[in-house]
Amino acid sequence: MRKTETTSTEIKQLAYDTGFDLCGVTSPEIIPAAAERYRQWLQQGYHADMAWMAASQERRSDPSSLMEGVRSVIMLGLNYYSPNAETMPVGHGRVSRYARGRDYHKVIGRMIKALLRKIETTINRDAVVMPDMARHFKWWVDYGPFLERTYAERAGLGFIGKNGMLINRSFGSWVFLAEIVTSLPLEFDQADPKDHGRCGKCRLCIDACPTGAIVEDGVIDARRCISYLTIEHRSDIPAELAAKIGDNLFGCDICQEVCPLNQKRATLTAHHDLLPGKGVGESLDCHKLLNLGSREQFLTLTAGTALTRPKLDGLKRNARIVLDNQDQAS
Ligand code: B12
Repeated sequence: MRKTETTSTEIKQLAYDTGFDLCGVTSPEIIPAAAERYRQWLQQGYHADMAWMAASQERRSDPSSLMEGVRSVIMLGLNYYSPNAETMPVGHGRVSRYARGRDYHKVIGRMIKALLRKIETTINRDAVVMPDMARHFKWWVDYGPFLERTYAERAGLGFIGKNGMLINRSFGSWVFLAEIVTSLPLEFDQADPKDHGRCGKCRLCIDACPTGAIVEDGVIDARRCISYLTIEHRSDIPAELAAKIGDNLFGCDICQEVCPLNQKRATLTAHHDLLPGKGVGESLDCHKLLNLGSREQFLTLTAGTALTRPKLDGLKRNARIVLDNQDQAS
């Protein structure tokens, strides 16, 4: 393979042609300050019961460790925003936006495979030796041992806000992230996060979080985060926190909804599979969830969406909490 001035530009164009909303290229070098923040985050126990976040510390801090001969990181972003209806039916619990349509891991995974086929065609056109794609490209969406927001910021996709989210100048923080590491020596983007805005003195997200999960600027204590409690946590939720979960049945968007940058920048997603109508929708009937008797019934409702993650027991636990909270409020 050879290095060309235009390869990065070409790859970005191919990413946009495939439907990605954002693409930037950066170096796989360790970012010492980010690795240190991540180490401290683990040391404080902010990862809660997500043992995999601790187990992958070394690999997650160093993208070069993920494949032999990594020379570049291609960061990708996809806008998933859809608005809320004005009201939610009584007895329903809210599903956070990222999970309303088809499972984004699958949607983006398919897109990355399509992008890699296009890249392969382009390289074959230029290369003297045809590359073995599997040896030169590896990719992940969310589940890889990768500090996605950190490298997305360095690749020019946005800036990291006080709510910890990667905020983009066109779409706000309503973007999924994914990455391809490659042995291709690409040109890196020279990014300045400030081009995407700044939080300044604003601390609306910190003040709005019902459970006080944003413990410092950009630092989330997962043990208190409603997203963690309703999706990743496997046992009972302490009563003090359950009472603050409100209507949130699966995940939470509060720290993103109150962000003034997000309110201005939110743009309806162009990706139909991510729309609520393609998955479980904006909210679910908690009584119906509590009446689901079997795994088959649960899968009829949730298969192909992110809601399989907490399993039937987890969703039922959340449904009981939402109904209790609605009873208390009425
Ligand atoms: C574990 C995890 C969680 C956990 C822990 C959250 C957390 N903050 O770490 C839980 C379950 C709580 C969670 C919740 C959510 N998540 Co999540 N999660 C992840 C995952 C798998 C790893 C994150 C991680 O590495 N955490 C460790 C900490 C130390 O890293 P970090 O938060 O990224 O912080 C880094 C930087 O922010 C920076 N930093 C830290 N402090 C500061 C301070 C300043 C001032 C600056 C400049 C930088 C900075 O340094 C850190 C280390 O590099 C990523 C996917 C991935 N592979 O990266 C998705 C990911 C971060 N999640 C995502 C989403 C969508 C969510 C939710 C919105 C889902 C929802 N609606 O319920 C919430 C948002 C909660 C929040 N405000 O962060 C998206 C975020 C997209 C974006 N635009 O930012 C990701 C990238 C998944 C994806 N592929 O799209 N998540």
